[in-house]
Amino acid sequence: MSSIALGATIVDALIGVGVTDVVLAPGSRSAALALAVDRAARAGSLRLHVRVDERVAGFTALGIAKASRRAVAVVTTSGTATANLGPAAMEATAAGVPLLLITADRPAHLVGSGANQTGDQAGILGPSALAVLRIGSESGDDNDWAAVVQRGVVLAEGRRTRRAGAVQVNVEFAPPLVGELPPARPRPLRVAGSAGHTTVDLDARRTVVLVGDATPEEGAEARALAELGGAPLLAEPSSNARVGANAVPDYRLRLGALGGDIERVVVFGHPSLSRPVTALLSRDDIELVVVSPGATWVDPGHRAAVVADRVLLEDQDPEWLPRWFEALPEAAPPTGRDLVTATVLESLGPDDDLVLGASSIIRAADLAPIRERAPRVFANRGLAGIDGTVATATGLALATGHPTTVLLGDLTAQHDLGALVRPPSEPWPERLRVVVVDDRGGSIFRGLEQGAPEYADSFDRVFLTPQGVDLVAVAAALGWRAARVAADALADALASDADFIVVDLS
Ligand SMILES: Cc1ncc(C[n+]2csc(CCOP(=O)(O)OP(=O)(O)O)c2C)c(N)n1
Ligand SMILES: [Mg+2]
Repeated sequence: MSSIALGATIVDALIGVGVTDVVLAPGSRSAALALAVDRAARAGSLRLHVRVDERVAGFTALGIAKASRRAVAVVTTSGTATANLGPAAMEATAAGVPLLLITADRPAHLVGSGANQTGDQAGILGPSALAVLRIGSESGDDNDWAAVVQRGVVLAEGRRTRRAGAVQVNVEFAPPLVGELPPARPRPLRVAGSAGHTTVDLDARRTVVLVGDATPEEGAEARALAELGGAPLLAEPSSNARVGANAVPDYRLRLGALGGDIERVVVFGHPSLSRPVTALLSRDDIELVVVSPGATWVDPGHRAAVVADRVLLEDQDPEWLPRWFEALPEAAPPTGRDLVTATVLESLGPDDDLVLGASSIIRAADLAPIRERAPRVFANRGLAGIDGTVATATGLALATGHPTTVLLGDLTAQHDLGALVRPPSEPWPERLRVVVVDDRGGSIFRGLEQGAPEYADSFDRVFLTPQGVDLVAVAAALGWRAARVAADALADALASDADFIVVDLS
């Protein structure tokens, strides 16, 4: 996409989220922004103020924002111009005045090359910026750019954090820097402030409630919304909403056939498990409503139209929900990892906690049958690492006192061997049990692009990486009651006193 499109989109995004005033200091790198903001001012969509000195521009914006309590945008070119925003940014963040500092920049690969007016300017405001966001004409599209700018405005205004201040949006413009402006486009984003715990009412258009990784409280809220409104509940394993009559166990497999009929998605938590869901969150033709209890919100496809603390959903067409439960062609009984997951889930009830490792195991759990007596489920889905899973579970179990089961892959277990050491004379969870799915390496990669036959020569060494660690021997040496079993013997092992079970899937 082009620099002129980027400039036009930034201005559309500012208007769409409620910005009324822009202060511009002239320059070349920021030319597309200057042209777009001038057009918007002529159309009466914005008020434009032009100042030569960026320090003066910053403080002028500060004055407007002090009076209006709405974010005022300041646009500068690259280089020392950006550092001149420092004093106004310091004052804005100290005094809680919302400023969006839009600093034009060169493409990142020119930093350090000696290219004219090119320094390392993203983050130049240091602690005076509440956040530093980055976009560029060579990466992403107009939806991505608009979403980043609008997130910047919401952060600067402290609309959800109640902490207003300066936010920098550093924008890399690649040549050509000017061109014909694309038509202005409305980009409304409604972000409810969290302070008043605002509730947003949603009409009856065909809705699914999608729940990613979430706390038990959020999961319960999502479940209640789906059940009260009669909407399908598409719930990931650590959503704590994979329960009840509206939860669709195999939703991931049904999105292909039914996805086209979805008109709205209400998202809770942090979905991260499957490509069909990522595709759904990136669609232009659905209304995306994000429910978030926190300061920020999840919107990986950059399509959110509404962000709210709570929503109420009008009754859905009664024929919508049953369509998600129509019989699929007879599925074979579960084997391998699916059997392990189903067996572990069946052995647990509402008094238990389950910690799921990353990789294929949590995806298997995403297709497991829905059970009315479900455990609380936790997973490190913030960044989906395979590190620290057992240690996380020990911390969780120490804090809750609940019987806790960890279900994880062999590499994930091996990554966290240190957590199997029980420090002498330290408190240790009374009922902690580890179940390792041993399929000899990172099987998830078999189903990804690198699993294709053309990479077969490199696959085992640089992706699968089987470690050949005898996990039962290691755990036993560290004092665990360890056993190795086949998948069909897991139910018995779970009923025994073993607290470290390796399920052999080789
Ligand atoms: C800390 C960290 N390093 C690397 C990765 C990349 N990674 C994702 S899955 C995976 C393999 C996991 O293997 P295993 O635990 O055996 O699970 P499986 O894929 O066999 O189900 C790796 C290395 C990651 N997510 N986190
Ligand atoms: Mg494995």
